[in-house]
Amino acid sequence: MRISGIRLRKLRLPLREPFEASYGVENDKVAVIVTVTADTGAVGYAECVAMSAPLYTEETVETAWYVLRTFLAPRLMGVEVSSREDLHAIGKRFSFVRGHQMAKAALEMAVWDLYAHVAGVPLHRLLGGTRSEIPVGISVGIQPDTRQLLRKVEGYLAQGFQRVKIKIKPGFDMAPVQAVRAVFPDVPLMVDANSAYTLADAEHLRRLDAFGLLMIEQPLAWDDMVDHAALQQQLETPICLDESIRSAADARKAIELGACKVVNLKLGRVGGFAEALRIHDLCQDGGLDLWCGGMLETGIGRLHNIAVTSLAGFTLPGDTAPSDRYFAEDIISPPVEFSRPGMLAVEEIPGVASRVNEAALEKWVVEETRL
Ligand code: OSB
Ligand code: MG
Repeated sequence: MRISGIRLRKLRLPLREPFEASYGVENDKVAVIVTVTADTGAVGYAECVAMSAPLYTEETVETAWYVLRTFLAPRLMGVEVSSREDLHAIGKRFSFVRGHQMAKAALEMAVWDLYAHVAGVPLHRLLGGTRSEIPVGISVGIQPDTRQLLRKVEGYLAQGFQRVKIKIKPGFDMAPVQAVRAVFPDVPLMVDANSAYTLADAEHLRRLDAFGLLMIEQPLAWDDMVDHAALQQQLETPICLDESIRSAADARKAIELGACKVVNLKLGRVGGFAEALRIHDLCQDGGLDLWCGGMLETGIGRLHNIAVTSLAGFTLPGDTAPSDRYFAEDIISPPVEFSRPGMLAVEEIPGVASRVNEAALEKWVVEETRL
């Protein structure tokens, strides 16, 4: 088949509640939904996970839109995709653009989704996944106070979430962790700082070692590995890198440096499925724990996260929660739901097209362009 059409739709969906991290607060989810159409008429979907503001990494919805429209999508038009080799080579067509992984990932993943659909093979099988169900953790945003945090955590644990991640920042770190640990001594617990500290805080961060955390995610700068390696030397708690890993080359360097013991993989942050598979293999070979992060995705991004999480190297619960964690109504139906408390089923659907609720999606479209 040949790629004959590309459509970008920008959506703005209300979040059920604001999500706060050390970088700021989000009230709405803005997403770019990419569809690629083959000359056969088949359609593939993917979601670009860039956020509205450059607070997590430097990409934004607007930079992704511009780069997709101007540089990436034109390179994909007319391209023949008839084998798995063609599929694995899609990302190479975008390597002339420096950076902009989230923009690249959205197009690459839409082609994988299309290929799965046409081949009649579930995406997770195409990727080499082996699990039929995956465990789910929860990422709890920064709360106004510790009492409200405890209430939230209690509610999520009652729903069955298997691991709790607390967002921390200077001034909201030791006290909330201590409070959660005191009430829930055995819960798998971790923290995510989204780059809110520096190496000068090493002494302070060492106090976290007392709480038996699974890991501390991205304590230091978003583009650093060297200081993380120095910090890991001083901490018992394993460091997990999120922002700092944008490619398999980054993962290899982080492993060599000893900058982390755990990797949070986000498909968008690493440029798509093919690069994600390389990082998966590196972590597996290097004995690092690996899990799939989240970007407050709509159901389209969630289904893709679930597909990749079915691979054997994903050793810890991820952040991909049921749709109703963030949305009153998702743009896929049925929405992502627990198969049993704390677990999501890896469903045998070839591509997400059959699950997309176009009427629900169209309700939130604020801008559209076609090639
Ligand atoms: O750092 O993992 C992060 C959300 C947006 C940007 C960055 C992060 C997050 C989350 C939430 O932690 C994950 C989710 O529930 O989708
Ligand atoms: Mg993170």
